[in-house]
Amino acid sequence: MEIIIMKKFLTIGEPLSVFSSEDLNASLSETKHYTRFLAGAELNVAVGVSRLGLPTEYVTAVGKDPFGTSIMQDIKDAKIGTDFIDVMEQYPTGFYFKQRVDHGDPEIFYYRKGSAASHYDVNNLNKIDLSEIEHIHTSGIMAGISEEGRITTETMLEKAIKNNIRTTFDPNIRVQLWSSEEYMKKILNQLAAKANIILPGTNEGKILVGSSDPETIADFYLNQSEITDTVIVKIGPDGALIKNKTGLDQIISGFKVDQVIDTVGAGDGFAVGLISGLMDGLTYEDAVKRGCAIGALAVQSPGDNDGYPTRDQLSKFMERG
Ligand code: KDG
Repeated sequence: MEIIIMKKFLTIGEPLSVFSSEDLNASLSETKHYTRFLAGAELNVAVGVSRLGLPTEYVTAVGKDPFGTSIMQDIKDAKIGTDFIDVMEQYPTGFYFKQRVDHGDPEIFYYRKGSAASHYDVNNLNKIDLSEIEHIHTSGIMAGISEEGRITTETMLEKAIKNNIRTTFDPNIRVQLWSSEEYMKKILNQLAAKANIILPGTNEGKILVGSSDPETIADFYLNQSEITDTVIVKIGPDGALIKNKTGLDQIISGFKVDQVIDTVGAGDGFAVGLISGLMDGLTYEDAVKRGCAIGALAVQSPGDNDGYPTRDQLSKFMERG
């Protein structure tokens, strides 16, 4: 009997606790009631991919404090590997507050400066056996939290190139994390040039390449690097454009949603669908359709990743169309 060993998904980033407001449309300074959830863009992706049953590793550092302990437990409960998570006594675990609004994007406020993850030691990447990994997901957030985070993200992408591992890069613009827009733009586009698949949104395109036209954004990233072969531009509820170097140039339509509760985590949900789809052997078109479905499920719940589906929930939602 032939034994097939499934290769794993790996991502790297900063885990956070998010305090999500219960007080609809109150500003953060007015809000009195919050519920705490697990957050962190790349961790959201890990949670979603693992929930679909794919072996998942997460690379990070947490503090030796209550949020660090609770995040570690949530990660174990989500069946994500903890071998590459450092616990640092001297630094805290980050957290943030998120407003609850009935339309648009919520106000957010971070307490993450000097966090354990922002002190992640890049040398720890040498402990990872990359022969077990099929796909690595990175985002601009880890690069924005500190110089160590930037170097770690870049090194991870370079290691992936050397080891022939497929990579995704989501710019995930968080202006609060960067010293200036110019610097952010430079670093995010430099990192994008080291990844195979880039996942910008149209609003991000406006800042990073000076246009919110999906075709223009895709062409910019395809032309700037030999390594980038595919760009998937997220156009919100309307779906996404896939463009690659072998001629695919197609818009995949999104899913209608009755009630939007919280938009945070939708982009990560999209990445979950795309990455899990590619790991399942789907075509880009089908993987992007799955991404649109998980993005649509994500906006219907208050936490950053609690709306991501199991296999069963995903197929029911996709059948409904
Ligand atoms: O994409 C969702 C993230 O924004 C959220 O979980 C928190 O990582 C986070 C961040 O930096 O905003």
